[in-house]
Amino acid sequence: MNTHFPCKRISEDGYELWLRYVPVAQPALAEYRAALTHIVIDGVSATLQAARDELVFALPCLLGASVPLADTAGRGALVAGTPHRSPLIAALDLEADLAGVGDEGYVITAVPGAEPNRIVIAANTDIGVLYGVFHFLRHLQTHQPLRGLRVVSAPKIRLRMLNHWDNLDGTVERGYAGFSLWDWHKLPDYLDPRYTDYARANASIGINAVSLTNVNANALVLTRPYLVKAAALADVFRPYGIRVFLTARFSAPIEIGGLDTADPLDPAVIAWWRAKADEIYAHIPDFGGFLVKANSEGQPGPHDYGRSHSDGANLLADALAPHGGVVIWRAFVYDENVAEDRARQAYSDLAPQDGRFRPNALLQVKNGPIDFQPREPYHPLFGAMPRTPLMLEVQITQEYLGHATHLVYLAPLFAETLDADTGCAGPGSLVAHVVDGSLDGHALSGMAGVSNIGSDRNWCGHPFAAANWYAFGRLAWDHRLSTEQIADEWLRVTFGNDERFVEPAKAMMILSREAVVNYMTPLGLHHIMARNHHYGPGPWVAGGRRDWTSVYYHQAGPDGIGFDRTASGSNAIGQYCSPFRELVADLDTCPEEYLLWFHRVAWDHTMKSGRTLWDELCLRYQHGVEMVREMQRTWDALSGYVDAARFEHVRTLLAIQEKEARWWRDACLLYFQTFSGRPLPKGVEPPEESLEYYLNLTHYYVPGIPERRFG
Ligand code: GCW
Repeated sequence: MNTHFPCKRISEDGYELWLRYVPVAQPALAEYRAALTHIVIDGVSATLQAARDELVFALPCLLGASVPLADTAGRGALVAGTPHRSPLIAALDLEADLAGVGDEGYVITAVPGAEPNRIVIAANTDIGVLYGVFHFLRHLQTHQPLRGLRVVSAPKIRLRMLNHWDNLDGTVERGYAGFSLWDWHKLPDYLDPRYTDYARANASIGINAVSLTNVNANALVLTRPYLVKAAALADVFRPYGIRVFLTARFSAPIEIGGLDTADPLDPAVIAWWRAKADEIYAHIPDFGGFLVKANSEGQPGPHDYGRSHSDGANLLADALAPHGGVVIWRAFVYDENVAEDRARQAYSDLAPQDGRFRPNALLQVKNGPIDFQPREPYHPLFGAMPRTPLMLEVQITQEYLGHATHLVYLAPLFAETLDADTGCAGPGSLVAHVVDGSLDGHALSGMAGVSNIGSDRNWCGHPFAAANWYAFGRLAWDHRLSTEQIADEWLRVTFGNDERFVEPAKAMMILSREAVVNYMTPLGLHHIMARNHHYGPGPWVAGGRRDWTSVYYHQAGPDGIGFDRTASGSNAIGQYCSPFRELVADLDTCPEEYLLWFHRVAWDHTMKSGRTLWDELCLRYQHGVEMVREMQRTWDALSGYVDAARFEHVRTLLAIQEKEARWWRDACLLYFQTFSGRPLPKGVEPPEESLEYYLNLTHYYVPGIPERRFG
């Protein structure tokens, strides 16, 4: 165990995340003290040791009493383990429960008859025990009773994965929380204790896979010196059940292999990747596999040789297969030289390849068809490729949602996609069921989140941004958890259990996603941010690569605004199944949150409110600003429940958010007004500056952009 967190803290700095073990209050404390007097964990393994360490560290902090390890279970024993290693657990009648929790799930139960109740954390595997321990600690952190305790839990999705977009030079693409956690320069010799705390945090929410490097990949990571470094990280993560993946640059055989082609069908290329995979597994025996971005935004790929994405994916899948590895191939593919609507391109290319991928290949699909916007309809590939395991990719880092200064709780965004009914295999064909493999009978399944973690002391920059890391892990474990429940848990373990704090703070979190949609991209607008760094509004962005401009997406003109994706336009709507297709195709039934995504609409079109589109748009922007002000008022009233350091940090960031919400509102409305030619309706505050002013704002050195740049 590393240095860890002290029980007594000088000031709260967010480092502990949700593993913040502060003294439990009465009446829960009395029950816990009586029931938890010693810990018994039989068996020897690095993972069981991690479970022991966590309990031995946490329980005294929580209970204010020593809770030692013991060899035998007396009154008040907390017994954790597997039936294979622990005679105590084997003696209990848990077979039926354990049969249902697989190789990562667990059972936590108060054993009736033992006085006071004996608590048992049982699993089929050591990692299941560790997951159970973290669940149990959360139970205590949230002051829930032990009496009658009974939890049976198993993950619905197999690969629960963070995708880091970390570069070997220490920068993080779209990273707003400092630099990369991975100190490549000092690895493998210096193992920063943060690596262990990172692994603990991930394990505590069930994350079991991480890809270490940017999908805009550097082939160097596949060379021996970097494999040795990656192996050192894998060694730290292994006890916590986390497997390491690397991003594979498709042209690596040329760049580091000395070949003159990377053609996936070339025998020398095939041999090179096989040898490379063998070499990686010699360093990292449980290596997870490759994550690949190919033929997208300038990355090399199989198209360079006239081959298909499945040819490319299968090349790597075959190299990994002898070792049990998988290839995760990204479906985020589009080409500036293709005239087709960008929203359609991934589907057009990939859907016909359904059934052509190897069994150890997964296709990783972003939640929506463009790019992690504040709101997008679900990606039409979900439902279109039943013979291919589709992973869901969401973005935890807030590239398009205010970076690390805006408080935006993302669980509602993630859940909106997971809960969407594609209808493709009849009613109830939810994206969640495509992703967890249950709809199409896939054993391989996965969900990936683009990490928001960096070297900032509090890990994610904004104190509330950690909630999004947490929510990602919890939803990947169980997509049926409600966004409210996740927010509730996170607030309690991060700040405290006082209901007078939890309830309003939760309401603020839930509100925050809709707020950002309103002040950035209401009514289905999308991709209208500033160029390159994506910081602030840029609806006027035009010129250069068309699919990286804003005017391409909003299409505003004197007659109206919006992208016509109906049959009379790009017909992206045709890629969806019924009944969603018909629902959004009809201007009268299209939900207004997707209106300008799917339709080009006249400025004086009558909205459900009875207002014109123009007035509605203006009022939505205004409402977004007001929602942030409501968040500020909520937070200000909570000062008595939060330590001064974190309270002030959040308060200041909310002030930035309010300022930037006004910036978005004013810049967008002034710009769109040049087309609508209409006045701002009553209730909308007059813009503070001229359009000229906003157009000329230039920002240098915005975080999150490596030197090599994309739109
Ligand atoms: O949204 C875009 C980002 C790029 C990113 C790309 C992707 C890693 O602006 O920075 O590149 O998505 O997902 O590949």
